[in-house]
Amino acid sequence: MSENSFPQLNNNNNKIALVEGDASHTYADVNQRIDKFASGLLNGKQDLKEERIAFFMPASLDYVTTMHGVWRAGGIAVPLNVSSAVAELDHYLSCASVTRMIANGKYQDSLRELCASMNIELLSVEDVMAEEAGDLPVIDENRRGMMLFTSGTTNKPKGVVSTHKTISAQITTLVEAWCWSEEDTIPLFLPVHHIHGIINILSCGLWAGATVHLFAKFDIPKITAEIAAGTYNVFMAVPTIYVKLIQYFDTIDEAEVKKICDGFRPMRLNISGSAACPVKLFEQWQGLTGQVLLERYGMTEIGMGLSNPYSGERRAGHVGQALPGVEVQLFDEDNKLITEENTPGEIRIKGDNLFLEYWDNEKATIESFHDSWFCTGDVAVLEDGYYRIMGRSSIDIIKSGGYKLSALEIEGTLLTHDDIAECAVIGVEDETWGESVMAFIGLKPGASMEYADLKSWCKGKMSSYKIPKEIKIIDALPRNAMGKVTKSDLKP
Ligand code: MLC
Ligand code: AMP
Repeated sequence: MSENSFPQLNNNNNKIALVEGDASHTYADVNQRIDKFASGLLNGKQDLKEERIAFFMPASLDYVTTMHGVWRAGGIAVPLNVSSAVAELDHYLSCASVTRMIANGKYQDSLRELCASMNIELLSVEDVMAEEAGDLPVIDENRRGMMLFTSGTTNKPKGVVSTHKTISAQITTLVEAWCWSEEDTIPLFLPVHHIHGIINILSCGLWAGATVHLFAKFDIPKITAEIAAGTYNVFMAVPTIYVKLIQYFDTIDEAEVKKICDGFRPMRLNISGSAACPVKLFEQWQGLTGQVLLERYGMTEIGMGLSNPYSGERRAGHVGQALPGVEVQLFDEDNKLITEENTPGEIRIKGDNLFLEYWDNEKATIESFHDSWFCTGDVAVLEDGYYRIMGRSSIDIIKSGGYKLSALEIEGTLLTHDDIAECAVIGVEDETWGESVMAFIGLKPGASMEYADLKSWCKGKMSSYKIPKEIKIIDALPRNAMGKVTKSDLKP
């Protein structure tokens, strides 16, 4: 193994690190596999020198091998969303100037044409794996290690670049605050192209020497069977998952529901985050399982910033206090620090947990900082020692089922439809998704449109979760005197 101090696997050799289906893998096995993979990636070179290597796979042993292999060989890991549409992949791959793509089986088949057209070498994990592990470079912690794509107030998603130091800081603050240990066993069913799955679950678990059960998707029957069997002591999810579990309980018999709730009851920790957890959901979950959800707040650019306490009051509708090593302050619209409670302001963050830059986008990087504070765009208020998130400063960002969506990106695609003259996309409150995507559409003269037709047209042009759940055909969008669309007038 290399001697780096950046996001490594625990060296608790005989402990089970990963469980995937019927297969279990010890830390020693996983570590060895990663070293061979890293050696194969290097293929005689000393250091990948921040080569961008993309990978397209769900949570799996191969995913962990690739992520850590790229890190150990000195590359930048670019994990991609396996449900991306081709047009989205094209943007990610060209933005990051990816040179090699790792994917297996059916995922490889779906990428062949695109990679060939972009001159990207498409390889399976086995193609790369060296027979023996060779020498690996020593990587400075300030070097870039990972790029995740995030939607924002611009048309196209930006690549958020973290250094190894960033990633380590994001992990260690949570290991400390949430008391991770090698006694923990956690399921991972969230997508692994976002920090919730990558950092909070997978990397914290593997840092602490815990066991992580890998699921390629949120497979309710399989996951709840393990919960009923008492397999897990920690559970982390977005609010929509808790809603979906409660909806699932309505479809199975009472004895089954009891077994599952009895499986949650003794867990040491249930966490909700990535979107607001409604007070009603917090209370429902406590009523069903006895678990007092720990809600926390984070963002791709910062990892986690705020968390309710592990020990002490977990307050419904609130996200707690700053995590260890993270500085959090609220600022008003004149950039003045807010010093008193009960006054809303923008959340700004400082700390080793912060990302380095938006890839190849110096302008956006500079604009996202003010006086070296990172400006999150989220508005909060401090109430009796606990932060409460009040919303976002931009109406163009939608949080649906934990995914951050850009209204402008969706509008940009809809506008390429031959019959659409103008459109405006907003998020509307939704019990399952938190917010759901709604599109107001003005048609070209003589055109007509059915929702089902638009939905099929969108497939392949955007990930399915971005497709509007509802459309409204209108004569003209509301605009102000300057001609700018006044989206707030569209909110129901
Ligand atoms: C799925 N669908 C969604 C959706 N997820 N629609 C809107 N919003 C979503 N989030 C739609 C699909 O398009 C499909 O539509 C139908 O639901 C069934 O798809 P599925 O894939 O079978 O759904 P399911 O497995 O139930 O997915 C729901 C989910 C998933 C909640 C498991 O959305 C999810 O994993 N969300 C978590 C995202 C996440 O990890 N965010 C963290 C970002 S990091 P149709 O019409 O085709 O049937 C971050 C920082 C932080 O935010 O603080 O953590
Ligand atoms: P992402 O860019 O996908 O990492 O999403 C980050 C955004 O998710 C934040 O800027 C917030 O708007 C939102 N978010 C994360 N956690 C919470 C929470 N507990 N409550 C409300 N919003 C949250």
